[in-house]
Amino acid sequence: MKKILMSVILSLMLTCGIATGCKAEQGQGKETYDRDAGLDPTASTAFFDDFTDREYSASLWSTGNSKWGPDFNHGVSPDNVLWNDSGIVTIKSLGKYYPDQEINYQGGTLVTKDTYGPGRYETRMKMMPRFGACTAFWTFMYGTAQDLDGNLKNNLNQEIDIELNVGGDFRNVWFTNWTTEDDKAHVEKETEFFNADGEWHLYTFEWHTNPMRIDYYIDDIHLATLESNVPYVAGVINIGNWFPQSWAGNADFEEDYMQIDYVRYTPYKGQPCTPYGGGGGGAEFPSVSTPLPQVANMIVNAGFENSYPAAGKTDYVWSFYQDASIKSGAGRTGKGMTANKDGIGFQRIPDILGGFEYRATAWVKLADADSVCKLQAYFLKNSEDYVGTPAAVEISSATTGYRDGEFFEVEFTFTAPEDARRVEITFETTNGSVSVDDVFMNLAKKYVKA
Ligand SMILES: [Ca+2]
Repeated sequence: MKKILMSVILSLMLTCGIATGCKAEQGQGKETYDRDAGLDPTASTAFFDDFTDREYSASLWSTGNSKWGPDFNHGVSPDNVLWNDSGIVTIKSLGKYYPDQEINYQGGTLVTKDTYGPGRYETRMKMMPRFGACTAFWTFMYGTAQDLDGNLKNNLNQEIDIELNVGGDFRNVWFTNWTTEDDKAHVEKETEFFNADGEWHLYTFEWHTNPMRIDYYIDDIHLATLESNVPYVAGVINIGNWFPQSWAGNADFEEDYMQIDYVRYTPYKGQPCTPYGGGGGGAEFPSVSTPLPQVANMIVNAGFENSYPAAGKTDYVWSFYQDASIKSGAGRTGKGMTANKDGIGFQRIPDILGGFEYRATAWVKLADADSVCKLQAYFLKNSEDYVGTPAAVEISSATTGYRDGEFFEVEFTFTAPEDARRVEITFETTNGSVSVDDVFMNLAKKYVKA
């Protein structure tokens, strides 16, 4: 316990050492910084929404219905914002391989109906755990307003951003504050954990205008302070995910989710800002409770039914060596993959977490009692270099659940090496003929029933 505490303290000191303006927290016994000083939780603008009361949530939030960023993206849609009356908002993210290619590259947002000024902004959420879309928590104001000295300013673009899925690693996070489209302060930091680990994490920024300062925290660990280009005009609060040009990586997935447990805003006393008109736009907060989604499948085209001619050279996403291919009628339903002796079919899943246990399932049919399928997981640390030892399981007539000439479900769990960031799920027929359909993979812990 003491050791753990010490390492936390050490890492905090290290983090502070490289952060700008962190001297107050380094302390040395001379200065102390009270994060809670000036907070005004009884102010009329303060709110805490845990999403258990639909009417309350609907009074605060609309759902984004707009598009910005690259041409290929399909913006944010109210259709992707789901509410569950247990107090969870789920926001869908539809990746490059979402079967309906008219709405792929599409995310969703919650946007406040009102604008908010300096204060503590917090959300407890699970980020969207695939690259390609950015999970973000941010304020936004665009237009003309006075600065704090009463001078009229045009073309303002004021934002405070926490952005995830950046820098090709789920430990990376961007903190950025903007006053115009050109003027920003920005820093990239690293958490000690993968933000995409499927756990709830608390994302916080504390916006001060007197003096100008923004402190950024994750799980109450101070990661950065930025003191330039601090916004001074009230803005709407956004939380959601969307598909930027390429800085959030490639969206090599069909569908996944972020979830929001709560959002809290607490203003400060004595921190001025310029009021600005309300949020508006968008659609209503969801009117009915929707069941929480199933665990997303990290495998693309899991049932071999789809092709993606518009998405690039690999129409089916699966790759094949030797005598292996997708065949109509070869699946448990519809199409399936069939591989004869020495044939291999595989798919590379690009964004796994090193050190985590994964669970894969597949429906497999062995043509006869002599047929054998080797199911393997090969690990890579980047797009080229393999790491660690592949995990493997042999599927044969000795396998539990085996049925001669019929599909049966197999389960395969493996732990990715610490430095692994990609995995290839590989089906190899070492004897006879094997068909595969309905493959599934995700973090093993997501299957643990509460
Ligand atoms: Ca199928």
